[in-house]
Amino acid sequence: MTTAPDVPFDDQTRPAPAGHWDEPDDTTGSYALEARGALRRVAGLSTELADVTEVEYRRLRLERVVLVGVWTEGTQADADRSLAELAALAETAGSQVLEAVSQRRDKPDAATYVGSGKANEIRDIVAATGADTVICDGELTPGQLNQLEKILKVKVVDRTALILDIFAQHASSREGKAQVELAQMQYMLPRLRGWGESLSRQAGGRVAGGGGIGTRGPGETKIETDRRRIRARVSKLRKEIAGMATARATQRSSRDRNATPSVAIAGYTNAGKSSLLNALTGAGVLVEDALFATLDPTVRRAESPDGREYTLTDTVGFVRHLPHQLVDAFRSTLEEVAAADLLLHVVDGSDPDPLGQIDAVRVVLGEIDAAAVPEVIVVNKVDAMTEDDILTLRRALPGAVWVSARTGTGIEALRELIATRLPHPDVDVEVLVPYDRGDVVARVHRDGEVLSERHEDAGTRLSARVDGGLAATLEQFAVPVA
Ligand SMILES: Nc1nc2c(ncn2[C@@H]2O[C@H](COP(=O)(O)OP(=O)(O)OP(=O)(O)O)[C@@H](O)[C@H]2O)c(=O)[nH]1
Ligand SMILES: [Mg+2]
Repeated sequence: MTTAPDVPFDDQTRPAPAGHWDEPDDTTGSYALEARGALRRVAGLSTELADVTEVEYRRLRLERVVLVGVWTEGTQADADRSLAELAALAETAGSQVLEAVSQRRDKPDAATYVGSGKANEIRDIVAATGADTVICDGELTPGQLNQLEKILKVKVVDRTALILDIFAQHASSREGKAQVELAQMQYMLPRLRGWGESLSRQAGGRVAGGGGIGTRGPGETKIETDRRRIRARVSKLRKEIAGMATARATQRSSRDRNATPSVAIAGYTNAGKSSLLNALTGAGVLVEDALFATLDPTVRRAESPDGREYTLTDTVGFVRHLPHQLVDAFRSTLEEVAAADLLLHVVDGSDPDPLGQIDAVRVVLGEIDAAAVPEVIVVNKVDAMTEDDILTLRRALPGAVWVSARTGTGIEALRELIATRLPHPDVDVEVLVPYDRGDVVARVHRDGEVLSERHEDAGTRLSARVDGGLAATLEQFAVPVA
């Protein structure tokens, strides 16, 4: 499968960036990076939402932001890390972080998230810094967002909206765009301004008197129209995504039939998953120091040192509290992970909290039914770790493999390990293959383990270990063990 990005819809009238757009199937990182740049520049122009124009969907144009965290449990260090991650997310979305404040509370304030005293302080910070947006480190209720905006007098968004916005900026394939839009619609649906209020008013006035019929027509509020249009769009998107997922499942099952083992690369965002795919296969996929650089799964063929073929799939990164709307919308792509024979769980060893990242990834793996896939922990970026960090982490992760996708350290050892962890063929066969069936010999080499090979008068004699499917095919060439 290739992931050459579509030319962005909005970009068709622009001059093509230097000689790249016309390449039909370019899988190099530089191409993807250039396309990403182009997408960034046009972000904010018309989107597919245009056909739901009435919807009060505010595209986030985050410029100068103040971050606000409410810290209910854990240590100060945890709270700081969480805000640092929020800052990285905000920067990835294209904004400039002016200030970050966090507050210790037993639980977020029901009305204003931070509490009204703190809200006033934040209003002063906003005024002093000239910020135009406040980003809260959590998922806020529609009511909390409204209340806070009233006090702060600038746009207030939450972490979920921020992550959705990054995904929207980074989506390039048709499937990725549809998935992100679906997630955005679902986030938006309960947040249509005033919708809760108007519905209950209507319910009091009409539904009580018999429901159904009277609820359409001149008395209908705009919000209800919007809501219906979004619902329609949601079900259209679901159908589209299901269609694209079917195509991929077909490809996957054809790989299954050929008994090609599959290895999925998963892990926290920015851990180096795409870099690792490149290091293992020379794939040249997009690597960027940005969160959620990869949204579309990329499948590459790889070969184990003993000559067996397998597929390696790079996938979308995970994050703490990955919005459930995204997990839902991306379920079909994440099936690549759940269907894999082996999972390379990549961890950024140079991150302040690698173990926390592992936990967060496992939560998402559980949500997509991938918890049972055999897993190898791959600690990446060892080149950026101190000896002390390595020693400490080694104790916590005794079974892990240690690599640097950047310098190549440990990559050979990882290749060896993958080979030993791939599902192993388990049927011993002894065959004599006529010389005009070179294809059969090649297949045994590719999909099985050749124990010995001898050229005889009648053909190639192979002693090999293969899986059941291939053993059945080879039956016709079977000979007694020499
Ligand atoms: N020092 C160091 N940096 C690395 C290594 N591997 C990757 N990086 C850097 O880490 C950043 C993220 O790398 P990617 O390969 O894009 O990470 P990813 O996990 O695919 O990220 P997403 O697709 O955004 O989730 C890039 O800036 C890489 O250059 C490594 O072994 N050492
Ligand atoms: Mg990536």
